[in-house]
Amino acid sequence: MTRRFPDGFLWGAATSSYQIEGAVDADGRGPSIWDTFSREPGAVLNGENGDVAIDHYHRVGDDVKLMADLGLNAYRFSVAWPRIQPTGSGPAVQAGLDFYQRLTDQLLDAGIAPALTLYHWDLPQPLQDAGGWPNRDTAYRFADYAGIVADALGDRVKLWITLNESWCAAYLGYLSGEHAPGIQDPAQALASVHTLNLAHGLGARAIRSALGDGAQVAISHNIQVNKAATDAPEDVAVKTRLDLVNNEILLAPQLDGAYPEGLFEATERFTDWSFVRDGDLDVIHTRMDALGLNYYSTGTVRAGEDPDRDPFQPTLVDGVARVRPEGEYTEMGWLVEPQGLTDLLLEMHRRWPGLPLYVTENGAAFDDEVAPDGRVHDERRTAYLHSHVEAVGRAMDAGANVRGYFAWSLFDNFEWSYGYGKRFGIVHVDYDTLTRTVKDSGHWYSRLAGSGVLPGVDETTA
Ligand code: GBH
Repeated sequence: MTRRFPDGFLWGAATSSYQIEGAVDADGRGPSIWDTFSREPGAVLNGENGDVAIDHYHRVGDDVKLMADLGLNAYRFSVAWPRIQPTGSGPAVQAGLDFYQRLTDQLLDAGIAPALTLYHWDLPQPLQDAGGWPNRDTAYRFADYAGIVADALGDRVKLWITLNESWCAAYLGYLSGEHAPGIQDPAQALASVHTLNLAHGLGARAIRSALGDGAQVAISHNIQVNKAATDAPEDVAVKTRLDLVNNEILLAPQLDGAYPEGLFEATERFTDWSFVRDGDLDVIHTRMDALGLNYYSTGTVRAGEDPDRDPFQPTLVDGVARVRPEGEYTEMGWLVEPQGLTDLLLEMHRRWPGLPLYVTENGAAFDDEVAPDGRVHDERRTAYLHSHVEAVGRAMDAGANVRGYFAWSLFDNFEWSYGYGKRFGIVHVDYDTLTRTVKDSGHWYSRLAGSGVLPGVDETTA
């Protein structure tokens, strides 16, 4: 059966500033928490950092040309806050805005719709020095920054994403410590969630007041998709508890205007939630025009103790054991489970019928090399993308209002605490020469983007 997607469906690829730009000292950029964190011994594999990354800052013209050659009609990128406000507050640096104005002009000239993420984890270091995301003031700083960027780019950008994966910003940054700023403190993590929720609401209002209804305001979440290992009540209860602290803590206030029932009790041993003030929920519940979903995998959980769990990894929920079902796993150790994406999209559709949905990230890390024939034969990635795009199609068949899909990532890039060791790109990057080579999966995706028809997995010729 031929699977055809609607006209106007966005076929894009995604990146983020710290992962690709490099040029960390250029044109007045200030330090971010990732510049600091990546220098801490043991924080990033092999001590790598984003100082050069893939040098996108200096190669932006060629990179946009490559996207145009691939026939993408959308590109999701993030703005580096420290390029716009080096200390996280105060006047904007014009050179920083110029860079993103040039980028978006070039995209529009090439017929590529920009999808702009305001925050993909590169918090200005001075804001962390003042307390970071646990500090409520950071939300107000974010709103000022959002307003500046909206004023500068609002004539060019229609799709605005306030935050990328606040789950990661809060829980990897302040709970597990795997990400910058590397803190392990449940109380700070939960306070961060609230500040991030508030930042989203204030940021959404700042964008709306600058741009009116012409702007589409969204957020990108990495909803944790978990299945209970069995129907036993204790296994189901574990899944429900995880959903509460991972997903509902973000979705319910943002889309329904209240923190979910049971959340305060579930977390009261860590915090009393006194940081929630009158009026906050109204702000957090600001109208959203679309929801972005980043999907990689589905977990399976049961009640019990996890023998593999690192005892030093803080967690909000005790008594959770992770099950690793048979199946295909990527280089990240994540199970390939496309049905989880269908289920996620349909669940969002069931709860907020008609809400426009975007898959703002989806992809897989595999070990790729340039073959002697000069190509990168990443057939496992092509198969991954194929099965997940098909999963999106199934959700649309069942009524989900999906408007676009963004492959993660356009390029191999700095994969956070894994450094350059994990390759997610549909375009290969040689880290010695920084040469870009479109992988077979990129050629395959180009066919899809050009036709709106899902190609077979073997249709990878240029
Ligand atoms: C995204 O985060 C980021 O937005 C992006 O910057 C990053 O490069 C990309 O993904 C690839 O990592 O252990 O099986 O339970 C992904 C966040 C959170 C997704 C943890 C997988 C656990 C899967 N990830 N999640 S599992």
